[in-house]
Amino acid sequence: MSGGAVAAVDLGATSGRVMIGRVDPRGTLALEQVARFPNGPIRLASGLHWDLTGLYAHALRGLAEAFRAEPTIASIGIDSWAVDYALMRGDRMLGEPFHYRDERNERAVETVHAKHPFDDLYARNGLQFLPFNTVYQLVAERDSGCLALADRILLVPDALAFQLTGAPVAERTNASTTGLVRVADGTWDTELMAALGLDAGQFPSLVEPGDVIGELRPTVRDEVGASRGIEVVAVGSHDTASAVVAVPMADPSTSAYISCGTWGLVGLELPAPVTTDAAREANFTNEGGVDGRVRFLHNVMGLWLLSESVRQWERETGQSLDLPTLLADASEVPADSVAVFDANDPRFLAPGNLPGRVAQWYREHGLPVPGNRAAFTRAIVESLAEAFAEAVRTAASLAERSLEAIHIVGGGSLNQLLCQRTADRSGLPVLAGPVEATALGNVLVQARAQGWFGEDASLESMRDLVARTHAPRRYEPRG
Ligand code: LRH
Repeated sequence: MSGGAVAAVDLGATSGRVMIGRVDPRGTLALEQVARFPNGPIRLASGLHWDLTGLYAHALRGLAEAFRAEPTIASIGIDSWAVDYALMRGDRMLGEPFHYRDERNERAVETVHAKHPFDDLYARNGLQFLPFNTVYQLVAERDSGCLALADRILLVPDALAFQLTGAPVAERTNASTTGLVRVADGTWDTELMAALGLDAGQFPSLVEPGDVIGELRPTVRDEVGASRGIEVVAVGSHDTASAVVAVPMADPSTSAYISCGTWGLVGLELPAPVTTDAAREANFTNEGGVDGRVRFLHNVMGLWLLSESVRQWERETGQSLDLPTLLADASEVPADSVAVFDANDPRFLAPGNLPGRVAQWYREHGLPVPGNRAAFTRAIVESLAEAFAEAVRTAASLAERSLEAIHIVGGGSLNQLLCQRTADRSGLPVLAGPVEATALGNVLVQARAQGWFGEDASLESMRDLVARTHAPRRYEPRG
């Protein structure tokens, strides 16, 4: 057989989706969205959390819809944002997972760095410093006494796969974002765990994208209406790993990518990690990609800056604002009439009054604060485009690459102003799309696991199908 259908559960920080993916390597790669549901932080007395139970309920309903619409679905794959985890005791989840934007990690960062300075950690795990890397969260959890109650730690997609199958695993691309996997050989760093008082026995065995996690539990099978035993297959369960699978780059050695959603993940796909002093100082990360490739990238704040600003303006005005109108107004504002701010400033990480914090940044730097919402929006787009261009330049220089194009995938690929200004500011053509790269990458890895691409299909052959079915839109750099 050379094709068929699979189901992808794709959870982003602001929404989740269940998709049917139909694949035939001869020329079909199509997504049908059967469910979309909101996601976001919930502030409980203990801090910012995710409603993972609610997300699971939505995923189940979506899967039931998927099996109704397409009874031949061969497997299910799950991806989500990285770093966050559920604490488990036996089959039981010990409370809803913390949201990575919760502010509890500051003390844990100090505790970890006192024992293992960042240089030392970087040499071991190759990860950029982000205050919410799982290693810091787990030390905070240890200090709160809650970690001792758990016998297992499951990253978010693995926690959902566990609910579906009862099989506990740690998918490797997502595990690579914990800070507890060795960059040298991709195995759990049990030595680091021991030094930090973490119990290696709490971490499940690592599995590769394409491996079978397990079959649906009988009760789940009934709930979703599957007529046969259906396997949950590990995909690049880190959403960014799945997105990179579906970047239609013909040659990864001359292309950069930006997976642009809530975050802008800007970087290169490399055959081997780069953990030089310069890479560490530039805070570039070496995350695990599908097929052992390395995602050498930097986290830029991303569309969060826009969505969080819109949320604040809506709170202030009591009216709902339309982002496309705001962007159309912003495109009328001359680019050189607004100053660029540092989109990477950590003060923009937490939820709350984002425009207020941007205004404060301008005042501290003696620069004029944009006078209205259109100018503010323009300033955000210009600052993101500049941060993207800068990260591409840095990646190319750190990895000694000469680049010919930047691919933008994800929600940001629909933002024409952002794509054009990234091309202008980088001096490189931008190839925009597909918007649903994450779900496509999820679907492609499952399709390959089903054997639909033949025995040893490469990432390149899967990307070729993406390029044939989702031709990117090209933006040439101007002036
Ligand atoms: C994007 C993402 C990113 C991580 C962040 C926590 O959704 O997975 O790659 O750094 O969320």
